[in-house]
Order: sequence, then structure tokens, then C-alpha cells
Amino acid sequence: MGETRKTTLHTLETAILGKSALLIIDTQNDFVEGGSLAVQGGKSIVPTINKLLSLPGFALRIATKDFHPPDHISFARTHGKEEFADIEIHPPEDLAPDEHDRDTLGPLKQTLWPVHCVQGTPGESLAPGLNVDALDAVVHKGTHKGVESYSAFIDPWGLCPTGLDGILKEGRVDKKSRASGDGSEVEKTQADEGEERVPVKDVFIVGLASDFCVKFTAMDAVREGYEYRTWVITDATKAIKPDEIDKHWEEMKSKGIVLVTVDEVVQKL
Ligand code: VGL
Ligand code: ZN
Repeated sequence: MGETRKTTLHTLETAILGKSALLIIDTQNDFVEGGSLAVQGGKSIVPTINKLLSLPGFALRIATKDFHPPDHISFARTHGKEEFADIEIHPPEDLAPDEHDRDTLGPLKQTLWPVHCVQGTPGESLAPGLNVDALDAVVHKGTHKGVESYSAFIDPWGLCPTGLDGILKEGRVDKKSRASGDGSEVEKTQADEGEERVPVKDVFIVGLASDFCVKFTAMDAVREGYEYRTWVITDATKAIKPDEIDKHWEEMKSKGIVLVTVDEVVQKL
């Protein structure tokens, strides 16, 4: 389908100055050294992300937070099972009350994780040193106890959109993030009268983890229904399983996602 169009237009020169968004995925205490689901090297990307945050070319700078209730479906503890085991999960009845709908949506394979990013705990705070003052918004994901969302857009059943797509289509947010390093909610302020609203076309994705939430967010961003031109800044990410990351990069590239480096982006934006 639109694959050729995407790849031919997909050079950094076409990323439109002032109309691109920087998405900082799940760069939270629990995903960096000392956290319950620590990604090796997680802390090391914080200064790199700050450098990207300071570039004038981005219209929007948005952080996401994995933001789970204490009995979340993705936690091994919730099921009394071993961490990293795989189970099958089903759509929750409160969000899909019709049995036929639940059957149609079907079960999903779920990896069981250590308890992480529990709402209101230090583990869900954005990682220390991240320049939260530069953020326009913080988007929360995985907030319903029965739904897992690696993607910052929506879960695989399509039951819990996060609002990210709306923020990008709006082109600028009318919410200015209060320094959310402490996990506080975003504060609403009105957009300036007459301010131009330009929908974002290009999204640049960084953060944690490249083999899970970065990947699923990028894959969602390019799929029909979203269709953003999608870039992953590879050296501003880290993987949970670095040994296996190459196959994930290949999969992302095959979907039309472009992999770039921090230096390339700094030169262009
Ligand atoms: C993530 C596993 C579980 C991530 C979130 O942010 O990559 N990974 N929840
Ligand atoms: Zn999670």
C-alpha cells in the first residue's frame, strides 16, 4: 500500500521544522538503573534526551508514562505466577460487556513482568535529570487494570486510547505540563488566542524500552488510522533484551519506520 510513498518521502530533509513531535517513551524510575524493571544503560540516555528536548525544531515535546494500578494484569504478582512467564489474557468485561465482542477481540499473549510503574509510587516518576520543564504534555498508558498497552497510542484490543493521537492532530497542546517529575498530573492552560494549530506529521521516538514500548508506539504511529511519518532515534533508546534488538529494528524498518541517530537529528532540527 502506501509503503513506497512513505519510504520515498522519508528523508530527514522532509521532516518539517516546527511541525514535528518528540515522543519520550516511559523514561521512568522503574525502567532505569535501580528500578524494578531496569533497562541497562537507561540512565545514560537522559542527557541525550535533554539535548533533543532543547532543539528548536520540535512543535511538541511529549513524555509518556507507563502508569499501572497495583493489581495490573501485566504483573506476575497479580496472577501468583513466575516473572517473565507468558499467559493468555482476555478483554475485561467492564470495557467489553458483550461476550461476542470479547470473543471477537480474542485472547492475547501477555508476558508477566515484575511490579513496575505503579500509580503514585516513586517508580512511575520520570527519571531524575530529565528536563520536565521542556515538556508540553505527559500521556499515561496502561492505566486500566485489565489492559496492557505497550503502545503510547492505544492497546491492542482498541479499548483504551491514551489521547496521544488527539494531541498530535491538534498540533499543539493546550495543556502545559507542570514539572511532572513527581508524577503529578498535567495542568491545563488555554492556548493563546489566534495561535496557529498545525497537525504534527512527523514523530520522533526515543526512550525505553526499544524492544517494547518504543517499538509498539512506532509500529502504531505508521499504521492505518494514524499514518505518521515515524522516526526512531536509535541511540536515544535502550533495550530490555539488547541481544535481540536487531530483529526488532528490522521489523520496524519493514513497516516504513526510519531509524536515525541523535547527530543526524541535531544537524537537521
Ligand atoms: C514496558 C514492559 C512492561 C516498556 C512497559 O515501557 O517498554 N515494558 N511495561
Ligand atoms: Zn508496564
